[in-house]
Amino acid sequence: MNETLPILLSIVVVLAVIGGLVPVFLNARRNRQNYTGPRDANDPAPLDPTSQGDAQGGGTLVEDRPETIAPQPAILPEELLEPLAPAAPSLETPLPVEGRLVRLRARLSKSNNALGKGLLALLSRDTIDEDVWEEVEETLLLADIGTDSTMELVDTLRDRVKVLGVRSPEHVQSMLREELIKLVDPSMDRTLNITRHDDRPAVLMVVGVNGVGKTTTVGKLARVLVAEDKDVLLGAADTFRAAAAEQLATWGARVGVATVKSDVDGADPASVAFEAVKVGIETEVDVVMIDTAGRLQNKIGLMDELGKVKRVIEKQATVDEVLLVLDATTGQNGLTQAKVFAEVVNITGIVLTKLDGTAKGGIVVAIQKTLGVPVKLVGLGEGADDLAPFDAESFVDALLN
Ligand SMILES: Nc1nc2c(ncn2[C@@H]2O[C@H](COP(=O)(O)OP(=O)(O)OP(=O)(O)O)[C@@H](O)[C@H]2O)c(=O)[nH]1
Ligand SMILES: [Mg+2]
Repeated sequence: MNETLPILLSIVVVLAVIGGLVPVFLNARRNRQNYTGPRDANDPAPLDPTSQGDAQGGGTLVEDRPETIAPQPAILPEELLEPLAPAAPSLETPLPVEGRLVRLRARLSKSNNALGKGLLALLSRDTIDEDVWEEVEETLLLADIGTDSTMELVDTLRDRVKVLGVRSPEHVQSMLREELIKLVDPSMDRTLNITRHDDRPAVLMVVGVNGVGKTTTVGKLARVLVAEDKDVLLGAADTFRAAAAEQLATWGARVGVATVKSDVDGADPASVAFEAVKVGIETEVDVVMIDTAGRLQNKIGLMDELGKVKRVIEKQATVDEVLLVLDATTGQNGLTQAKVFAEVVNITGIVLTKLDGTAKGGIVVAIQKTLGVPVKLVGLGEGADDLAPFDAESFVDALLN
């Protein structure tokens, strides 16, 4: 009896210590989910759409839920904890990101028939005379590649054909491919700057004129990042349109990503952006993505406001990526927008949307030349996963398919 008493006492002490630690661990885990929402279909934390905005119009967390986890009994294996939580909403699983441009190439080649088929047909003629070169020129100009690049490409091709005495259509076509790839510039760095810093998340902002696809792009990108296992938080700094924040929050909720927004219409977008980044820092997410309101580049007040949003965020974090979203169907007009936005905020990448609905894919070349900033992503449809990382070779191949 004397020998068993110390052993029994030790067991009681061990059980008491474990009983104290498990609830602490559980609370830490749930706290994190409170902000970022569940990560996948197996993750049980439900999204609570109840928003609790403050009257000042600062941002609040949409999925902010009261702490409801009661102390748990000791020594419950982790796998048994899941059924204790309420049922999960059905979350969508985004399609893999790898090879999206290739998978979506049909969307491009369909709309870019004019460019790809036209060029290939022209260059397949038995004799390539001046008339053919002129038609090639016209086709490239129609595709919005821009005058300088068109001249450059046609001159180079014409010289190469002349010097090499090339006659085979296949050879001419492969030279066209090479020259187009050179124009689109495979050497540009197209990686998104979204790596978390030691003590704070990466911050990404999207900017652009009305209706180009900013909110859709943030939504699609959130899915891409969730698929890559990143913790993401959205900030609805479009306080201009009442429905804008809801639109963004809906995109996020589909993949379990929370949104910081204001309940007050017309709230200061800079303060919502600030709040989103603050919550992102506190909850240790990997990336905070800030959606902004569409604004015409000739409205000086609105452009100033955009500059302010960025500066206010920079009081507590760096803005690592500023994506300018451009609608490919607007062609050359996009260039004017690009120049003005670049003066107000430092653009680090272009997202070219609606490439599925235009034969003007050549705008990629013109924009990169004008801004010296790479196209990083392309939108190829309204579907949730119709966003692809841009890649020069796959793009040209899709054009010439
Ligand atoms: N076909 C096609 N449609 C797109 C693409 N990207 C966005 N859209 C559509 O464009 C429309 C406008 O998209 P939004 O994301 O609301 O645009 P926005 O820039 O946020 O608009 P504002 O906030 O009003 O300035 C929606 O109907 C989208 O579905 C794309 O790549 N292809
Ligand atoms: Mg929007």
